[in-house]
Parts: sequence; C-alpha cells; structure tokens
Amino acid sequence: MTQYNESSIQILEGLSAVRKRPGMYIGSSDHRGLHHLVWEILDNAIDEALNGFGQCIKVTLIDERTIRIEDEGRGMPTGLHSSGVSTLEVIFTKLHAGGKFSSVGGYKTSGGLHGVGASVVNALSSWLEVTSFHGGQMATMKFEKGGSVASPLHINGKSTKKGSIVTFSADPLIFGNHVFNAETISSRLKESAYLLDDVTFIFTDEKNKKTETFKFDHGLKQFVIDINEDIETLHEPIAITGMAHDIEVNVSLQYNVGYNENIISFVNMVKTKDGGTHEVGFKSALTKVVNDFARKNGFLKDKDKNFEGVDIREGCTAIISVKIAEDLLQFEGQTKSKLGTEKAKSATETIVVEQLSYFFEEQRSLATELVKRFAKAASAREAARKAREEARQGKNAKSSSRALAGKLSPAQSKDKKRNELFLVEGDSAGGSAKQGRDSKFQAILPLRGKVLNTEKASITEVMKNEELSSIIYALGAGVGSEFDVSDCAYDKVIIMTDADTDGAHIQILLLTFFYRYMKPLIEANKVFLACPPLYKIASGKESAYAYDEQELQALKSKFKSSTIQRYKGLGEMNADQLWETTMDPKSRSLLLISIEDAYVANKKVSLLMGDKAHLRREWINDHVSFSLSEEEV
Ligand code: 28F
Repeated sequence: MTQYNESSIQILEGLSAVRKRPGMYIGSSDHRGLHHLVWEILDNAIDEALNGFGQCIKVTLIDERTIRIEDEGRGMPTGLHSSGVSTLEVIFTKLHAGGKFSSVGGYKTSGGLHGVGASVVNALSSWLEVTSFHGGQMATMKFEKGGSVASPLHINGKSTKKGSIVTFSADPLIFGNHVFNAETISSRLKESAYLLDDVTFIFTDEKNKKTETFKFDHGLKQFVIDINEDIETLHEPIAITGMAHDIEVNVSLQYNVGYNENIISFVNMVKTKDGGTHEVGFKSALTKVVNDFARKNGFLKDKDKNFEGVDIREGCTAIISVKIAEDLLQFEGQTKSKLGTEKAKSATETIVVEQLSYFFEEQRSLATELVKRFAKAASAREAARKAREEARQGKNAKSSSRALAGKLSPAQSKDKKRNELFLVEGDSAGGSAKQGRDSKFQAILPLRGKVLNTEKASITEVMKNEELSSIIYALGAGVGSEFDVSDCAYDKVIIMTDADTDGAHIQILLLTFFYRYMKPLIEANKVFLACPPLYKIASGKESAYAYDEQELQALKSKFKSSTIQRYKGLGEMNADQLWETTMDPKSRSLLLISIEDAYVANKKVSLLMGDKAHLRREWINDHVSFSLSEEEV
C-alpha cells in the first residue's frame, strides 16, 4: 500500500490538474490531442536513438485506444530518486519530470508541446504499464485511473535486454470517442524514419493485422523522392549536410515540373510547421546562389531585377532538418512550431550557399535549365500579378457583376455571417435549387462545365476559367495570396453534386481549387459538402428518405410493402424535395471539409489529379476528414 505523504499528495494534485484541463498540456482533447500522447512517448524513444542508444523503435496499435511503444535504449532508470520514490515512478508521476537530458549536450526532441513528459500521458490514460530493461535487470510498474500507482515498482529479475516499453490506454473520460488513427501514426513513423536514417521503425496495427517497417538509409533524399513520386522531376535530389555554430544542418532538395513550393522543416526530428530561422536561412541561400549564378552566366543583365524567392521556389521540394542542443533551442510564439534560434539562420545559410553554389558550378547544364525555368516563372508571376489585380476587382461590384451575369442567383440579404452559397452541379439541379431555396439567405451558383484541374494550372489559367472566376467573384474575397477570408460574402460554401463519380470528381476538383487558391476558406471551416438522399422509400402516402445503406435497411424494416427509388442525381428531386432533404438547415446535414494534415493533403491532391480514379475514391474515404455536422437550428 503506497503511503500517502505530502509529496505523493502533491504529485496526485499535479496529475489531477492535467485531467481537469488537458488542453493546457496537450493542446486539446480531440483527435489531435489524443495523438499527442503517442508523440510524447515516441519522442522519448526517439531521443534515446537520436543520442545513439538503440537502432529500432517498435509501435503496436493494440486497439483503438491502446498502444505500445518500445525502444532499445538504455532503459529508464529505476534507482531511488531524491524524492523518496524510484526514478521510474518520478518520470510517470511528476509533472515535467523526466526531462531526460536536462544536462547540456544531448539532443532532445521538442516533443510536440515541449517537455510535456510521460507523466501527462499517464494522467490522461485509464491505465499505463512501463517495463524498463536497465542495469541488467527488468523492472515493471503499473498505473491506472489517471496515474495512480496500481502496482509498485517490481524487479522481475536479471535480463541482458536493454530498452524501455510503455503501454497505455487513452482515457475515454478525457478523449470521448476519439480513437487512434493507424494512418496518422504510420505517416508520423515514416516521417521519423526519413529523419533518422540509421533507425528502423516497425509499426504493427493488430486490429488490421498489418505490419509496416520504415528504414531509409538515404533518409532525406528518399523523403523528397517520395514526396515527388507522382510528378516528373528534373534531377536527382541534391543532398547538403554540414555543421556550423554547433548546429547540424541537413537539407535535401529536388525540383519537379509543377508550380508548387513544398518546403518542410524539422528541428531535432520534430516538424516546425510554421518554419522559422532555419527555413529563412535556406530560402535566402537559395535566392543568393541562383541570382549569383544567373548574373555570372549572363541570364540576368545588369539592368534586370533579381529573381524573387517565389520564382526560384516554384517546383522546389525541400526538406530541412537541423539538430540543435537543448540549451540553444528557442521557438517563436506559443506552439513551438516556429524555430527562433537566430544562429540556425546563419548556420543553414552558410552551409547551403557553400554546397549549392559548388553543385551549380559542377552541374552547369542542370543549373542553366533551372535558371531558364525561374525566368519563365518570373514572367508568369508578372502575368499573375496583373491577373491578381483583376481578381482584386473580384472584390468590387462592376466587373464581378459582368462575370456573374446570368449565373449567380444572389441571396436577398447581405449578411456575411448567415448567407450560404450553393455550388450546384448542372443547370437542372441549379434550377430546382434556385426554386427550392430560401432566397433570404441562400445563393445559388450552377456549375455548367467541368471545373478546371488547378493542380497543374497557373493563376492566369485559373482566372480565365469561367466556373472558377465566377466562384472568385461570387465570394468577393480575392484569390491566391490576395485571398482574404474576412471579405468572404458567405458564412458557408456548400458543394452540391450528384452522389456519383462525376459528382465526386467535381467535389475533388473544387476542393483542389479551394486548397490551392483559398486555403483559409477551408481552415475557417466554411467549406461543406451537401448530403442529398440516396433513396426515397414509400408505402401508400407514407414516405421517407434514406441517406445511406444503413438508413435504407432501417427504414425497410419500418415500412411494410414499400417502393424504393434510388436517386441517380439531384435533378430527380423536385424543388420542394431538394429543399426539404438537402437545403433546409432544419432538416439537412452537411459534411464539413477540414484538412487534417497539409502535408498529406498536398501530396494526395497531386496524386488525385493523376488518372488513377480508384485512388481518388479511396482518398476521399481515407483522407478528407468528413465530420457529419448536424445543423444547429
Ligand atoms: C517507449 C518510450 O521513454 N525511453 C527512455 C530513457 C533513458 C534514460 C532516461 C529515458 C530522469 C531524469 C534522467 C538511462 N540511462 N521510451 C522511453 N529511455 N529516460 S525514457 O533517463 C531519465 C532520467 O534524467 C537514461 C542513463 N541516462 C538516461
């Protein structure tokens, strides 16, 4: 029986504080916060490998809330701690304890929310078990109900094994019905394997009986190759590595024939999604090397302006991974997703300038081809700037009314907070939507032709496309870098298409457009898919609608001898039916489009625009996170 002295009471108070306000420690208690528990324990295993202890990390998804992570490091210490309990117990019960390498020298992953520590994971788990192979013996401890000791430290005997194993089950009292997502975990392990090229990551999803092993001897090179797998590239990846100001810099870059810049950066193996000083250093080095080469070789005359960074990064896929000792590690802002360490800028810049200019000298023909592309990009940018000026017109009445004439059926009110814009597939559905809607706050914009595939289009082509420019003018918030979601004339943009593959294709093309040219619109949770019914079931005067197979089965048992109509398209419903089933906020349901991980979405969008239709359907089911949001009245 654990004696409760003041320190153990204080410890339990600490953990109960975590359970009261989980968001303070892991950001949120939704899907993202749930996975932070995994990242925290995984980062501790990665820290061991990062510092040379252990070459293999295993992650096993046991069930939708339970996961096991194991490393082959030195094993967590189990000796008596100054507080009177074992170090192992301190690591899992003391808040912000277990800062493993608090001493200078080792690298510590910033661990998502930074030093949250394993104790927070324990506090938010219904149970947690730890096994440590340390000092030639095997020790275990069990905790339950948010971190209380269930079975004290038990030395099970001698063992030559080394390492740590942590198994925990996330507490449904905290995370509700959010569950672990195998794909989320798998892509994070794959990403870590690229960054730690001497470590093997093995992921087992026990439910789906699937095991994946990630090991990339050419880590970052393989990373850019895999990001560019669906698009033509111009050369083998360029690998740059060096050390400056005690900062280790690793960069890999490869140009593809597309228009998108895809720069992903990391510090101590954790993604810095908002960039920071290492990215700034890389970008200024790239601009410097390209302009120097272009001037020296007569591609830029004295009178010509320099290429701008945005021209030089078109089609550029780059991974920047820096390692910084903890005492030098600084972040900007609260979320630790933007590196602040000033020295990382000069370290990255120096190393990239040195090695990339050498590469350009060695590979003059490739360098020349790249510079020619940058010149084209610069002139396209000029054209885009003019088009953007046009698009800015999209914010004022005159030219937008011209562009929308005969297309948009506007809402009567001008209430940006309430108005809804329905993008409807085809004129017939557009007609019944116009008739059935509540014109006080619902506007209809029928889409006639196929929406342009903006994956490979430039801003100029986008502006020339009828369908897209009418959407730009209808929203009135500009486009691309000029887009300002606060100017958007609508609270909701609802895509309403037939529930068939053509409809799915239009959905994906529109989502690609919104993702590339109006990303803030999705991030502001303003983009929805309408959910028309799939079936109408009737017997006598009684009738009802089914929105999926399950509902149809349920209704079949309710209705006796009934007739069932399968709706092929929106046009088969009359205006009243369309209103009642799909548009009336009181009875409809909408699917909110929110992109969970820009990297996955970005990559999948380029994959989707290929012609592998079956992958498109798979992607919709797997990646666009549909959450059925029942309309509040
Ligand atoms: C599955 C998750 O958590 N692995 C870990 C170690 C190794 C040491 C350590 C951890 C408390 C304050 C030092 C061992 N020997 N995998 C893991 N492996 N923690 S967590 O030390 C934590 C102590 O400072 C370790 C010598 N030094 C460190």
